[in-house]
Amino acid sequence: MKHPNFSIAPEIKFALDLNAAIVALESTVITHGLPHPQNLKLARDMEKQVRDFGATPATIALLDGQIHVGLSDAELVRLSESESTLKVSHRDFAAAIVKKANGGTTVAGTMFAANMAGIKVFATGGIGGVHKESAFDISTDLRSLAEIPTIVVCAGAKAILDLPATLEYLETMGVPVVGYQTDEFPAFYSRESGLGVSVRLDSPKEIAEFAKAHWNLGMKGGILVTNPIPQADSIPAAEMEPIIAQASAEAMLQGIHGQKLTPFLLGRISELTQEKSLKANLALLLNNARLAAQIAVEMSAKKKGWAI
Ligand code: PSU
Ligand code: MN
Repeated sequence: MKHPNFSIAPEIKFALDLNAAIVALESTVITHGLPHPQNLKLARDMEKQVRDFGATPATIALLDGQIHVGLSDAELVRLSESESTLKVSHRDFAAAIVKKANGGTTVAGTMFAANMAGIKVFATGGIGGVHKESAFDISTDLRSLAEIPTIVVCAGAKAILDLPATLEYLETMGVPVVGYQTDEFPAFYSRESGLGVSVRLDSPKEIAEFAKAHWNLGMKGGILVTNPIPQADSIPAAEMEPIIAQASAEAMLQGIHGQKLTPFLLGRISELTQEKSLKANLALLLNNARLAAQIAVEMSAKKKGWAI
């Protein structure tokens, strides 16, 4: 793919030409989701995890208004330290380009750029969804899942969200919600939510076969793979509920909404849990990078016979 606004790293170009396993990684988690220096460590650890499981990591972000697919270590450092970064979803790309800005791509933004570059598998922490604070605050992550054919590996939707409403939206839009080794939709910090998934699949191979079947039918949208946080790092839902309620009430009192809401809630919850939630967030991100790499490896082995 050649496009004047895209810079594809040489390593990613090489892997694309070989049809080798590649995992896209988002960068809003680096620019807006985690504090410095944990954000840089996490970005490096995610890339290492992907490599250790046999795939090439492609962190996606904007630097000086250019959309980068695959970052060098120096670029990761720059992004993690950059103070005035944009949070880039669909509607923000052109703004970032025109202003030559640095930016972290959200789940929606990363799906868009990964798909343009020809990358099918993507790992994040938790997708955005329908917010509790306002019925009209629906993350564009959901619309992107409906429209962009990418596998998104996450630990469920962030627990700060209205999870039943988020699942209803995904059902309406025809997005499969896969539970990896679980029948229950995971709730980010917690393994349990009391809500179901549309299908349970128990191995990366099965997930690759599922994706092949879905897209070979001519389905156009994404596939959400939910991977519960490892037991040892999880926080029971009952413990998180009052903390999320408090952070949520504070956001409303302070009039925080729109793009700022998710970073505010994640930061405040981390303070209220003495960083226990931050530790959980880091653990689930690495767990997702691992599963995404395994799925990408299975998919590259099956490249023949794919409709897309
Ligand atoms: N996962 C994390 N931390 C994050 C995010 C995901 O562990 O910060 C980001 C993703 O980039 C996601 C965004 O797209 O939060 C959702 O923001 P919003 O609710 O404003 O759409
Ligand atoms: Mn929102």
